[in-house]
Amino acid sequence: MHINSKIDEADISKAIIEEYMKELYDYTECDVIVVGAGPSGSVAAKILAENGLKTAIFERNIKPGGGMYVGGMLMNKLVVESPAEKILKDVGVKTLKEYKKGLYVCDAVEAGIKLMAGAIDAGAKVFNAIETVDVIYRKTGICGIVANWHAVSALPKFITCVDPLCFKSKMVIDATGHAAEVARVASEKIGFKFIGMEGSMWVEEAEKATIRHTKEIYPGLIVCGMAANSTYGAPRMGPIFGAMFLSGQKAAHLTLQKLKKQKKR
Ligand code: 48H
Repeated sequence: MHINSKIDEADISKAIIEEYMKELYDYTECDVIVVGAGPSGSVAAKILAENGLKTAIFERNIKPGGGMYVGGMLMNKLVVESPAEKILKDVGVKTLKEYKKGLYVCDAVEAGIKLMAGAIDAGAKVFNAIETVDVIYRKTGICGIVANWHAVSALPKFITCVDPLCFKSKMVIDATGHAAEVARVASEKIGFKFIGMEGSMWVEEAEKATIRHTKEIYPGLIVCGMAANSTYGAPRMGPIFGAMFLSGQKAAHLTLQKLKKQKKR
């Protein structure tokens, strides 16, 4: 095997800078922005991209996946209930098995990676290490996000403020998990009802509530996954992920319906 030994250091930098900036520039305007690359956000992004929408995921962590890799108490098994296992089958999760009637378990790392790969293969673009810090707002509703390198939030306070950049979209999906960060900042600044903390554990009710509360809470902004529970103060469910997947699915379908209606007008 002959490895290419004629490599110019500057070319490596040029390839990274040129290709990254082209993409970031391109996604300053898109159809949908999903904030958070956890289970609900990855499922939503996959469906949106499959339906031809220009979809960006902004994830502040370096590694996408959210709470998916850690199972319960760091034991990396992922549990889902029927019919959510179909979403895992659809992305080819091979370790999936029925543990009890209607209750499935699989390798959490395999599930997380394959769901993310499913979204990327469908055409969604992931921008990792970027944090959403605010929304763009008009009288008609929310029309994008305000974002910054996540590393900026770790800078000491005496360093000069680093202004963020703006990314416009027809819809924003808050899939930021327990903290519901997009809904939180929007509700504080715009002023709409937001509880901001999930309730104590009650699995059956929590799973139903996640899906029930997946909705457009303000024009242009949909909450899904744990962010939906926190927004409405619904109970938590611990390490079971069926409702997270189905909530991501519902958020995508609500977005598709809304954008279809807007197109008809
Ligand atoms: C960019 C951000 C920002 C920001 C956060 O926590 P997640 O896995 O979210 P869900 O709702 O898809 O899944 C929740 C599930 O993992 C869970 O925690 C469950 C089921 N808990 C039950 C219980 O009882 O405890 O992923 C959210 C993602 C993460 O990757 C964050 O890093 C990211 O969003 N994120 N990205 N800008 N401001 N805030």
